Amino acid sequence: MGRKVSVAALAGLAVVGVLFSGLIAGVQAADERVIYLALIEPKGGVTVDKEPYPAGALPKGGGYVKKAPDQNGRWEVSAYQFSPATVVVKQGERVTLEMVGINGAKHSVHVEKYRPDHFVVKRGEIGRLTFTADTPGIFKIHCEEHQPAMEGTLVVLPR
Ligand SMILES: [Cu+2]
Repeated sequence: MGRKVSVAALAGLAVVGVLFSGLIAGVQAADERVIYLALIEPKGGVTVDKEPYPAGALPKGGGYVKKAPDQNGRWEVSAYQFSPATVVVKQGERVTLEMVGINGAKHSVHVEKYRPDHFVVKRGEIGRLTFTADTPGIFKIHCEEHQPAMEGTLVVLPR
C-alpha cells in the first residue's frame, strides 16, 4: 500500500517537474526579443513663394538630400534614419534586430561590436541580425550610404 502511494507521489512529482521545466522554457523565451526597425527617409517640401530655398549646403555623405526648386518652385529636404534610432536591451538577452528597407535602394548596416562587417538591407527586403547582448555599453548602428544622418544607437544595460 505504502509502495503504491510512493509511486503515485513520484508520478505527481514528474508532472510537477514537467510543468516547472515548461515555466523555465517560458522565462527563457521571454529573454529573446525581436526589435523592429524601419529604414526611412522623412521628407519636407515647400514652394519658394512661401519659403526661400536655403543657400547653404548640407553635410555630404548621402544622409541628407536637398532638392533645388522644380518648375513649380517646390524644393525638398530629407534625411535618412533608423526608426527607432535608439534600441535598449539588457545584458544577456538574445536579441534580433529586424530591419525593413522602406526608403533608399540599399543600406549597408553594421552594428558596432556585434556586427562589425556590413550586411545589406535593400528596399522591400528584410535584414536580420541576431546576437546575445553579452557586453554592456553604447554602440553605433551605422549605415554606410547615408552619413552622417543615418546613425542609430544600441544601448546594452548591464545586469
Ligand atoms: Cu542607409
